[in-house]
Amino acid sequence: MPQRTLVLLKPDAVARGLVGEILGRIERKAGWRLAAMELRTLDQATLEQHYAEHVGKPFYEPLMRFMSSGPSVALIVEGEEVIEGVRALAGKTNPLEAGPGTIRGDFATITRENLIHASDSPASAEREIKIFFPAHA
Ligand code: FUP
Repeated sequence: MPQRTLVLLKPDAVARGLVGEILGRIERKAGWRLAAMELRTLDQATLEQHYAEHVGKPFYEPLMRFMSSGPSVALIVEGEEVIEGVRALAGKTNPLEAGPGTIRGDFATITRENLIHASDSPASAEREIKIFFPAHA
């Protein structure tokens, strides 16, 4: 069963010129395809919905500032096992724990600036696609 997942290439990925590198890794996986893609600076309302589960945590405010600090690339990626698959390409949240060969393991150093977001379950994917691409929900 093909799945869809919501992926964000965060402001650090755009600022550091890593969009092509990261997109290339996603595109080269057999059977996956880009279903939507847009460069945009994420506004407060969008980020509040996206990170609702983290409200009140110590990292929430700095995370919101970072995520709105410049343009991100928002994507829907479609294909077999794409939800778990993009998470595996991304690596663990803390780049120091992310294995070599993963996006975060290869290119990131600190947890806040970890380059990529990818939905963590079918329910999250559905919720997040509605937030970022209501026309595709
Ligand atoms: P992930 O599912 O890997 O994106 O991670 P989480 O949903 O747990 O966290 C979302 C984002 O919050 C992370 F990508 C970065 C930020 N974060 C911090 O800045 N500090 C933390 O201790 C945990 C998360």
